[in-house]
Amino acid sequence: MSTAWLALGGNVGDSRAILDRAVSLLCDGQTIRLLARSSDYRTPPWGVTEQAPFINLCIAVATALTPQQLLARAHEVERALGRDRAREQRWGPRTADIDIIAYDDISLHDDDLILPHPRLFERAFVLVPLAEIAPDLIVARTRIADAAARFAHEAIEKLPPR
Ligand code: PH2
Ligand code: MG
Ligand code: MG
Repeated sequence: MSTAWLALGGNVGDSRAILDRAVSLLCDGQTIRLLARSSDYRTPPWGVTEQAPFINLCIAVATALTPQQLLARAHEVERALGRDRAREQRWGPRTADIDIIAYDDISLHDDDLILPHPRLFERAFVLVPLAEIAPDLIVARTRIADAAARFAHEAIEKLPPR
């Protein structure tokens, strides 16, 4: 079994309900088991700033899938929730995005998957939820809680449970 940390986000539709559904579709309890889930956060749009705020959260999972198999499952769940990658803008609005942030301490450079996630340390919307469930996780020799603390000034809002 390996441990993987994933980030989920969306800003089209009822994002909190959609991301809830994404977590339950992904974590079937068989090949992917949920270990921890952060709160939901409302976050300012990053990359393309002229769009609605996102809901973001992070999860930790135990899995026997390889990183590539886990990515394929994540894409299946995105599709099941109505995402059409062919019709969207980079960093633009989306129903559900599921990114693998880290997988054990594997470094990987495939065309479609880089681990750890190459933009992790630029993204408060990933670091802040991740620090809630894995403050002492070390990625690229950096403790996640320390990386998240650099973004303490950002307008990221932790939401109460639904
Ligand atoms: N995802 C993007 C682009 N911008 N901004 C926030 N706040 N949260 C996201 O999940 C996000 C984003 C494309 O994947
Ligand atoms: Mg993605
Ligand atoms: Mg993404």
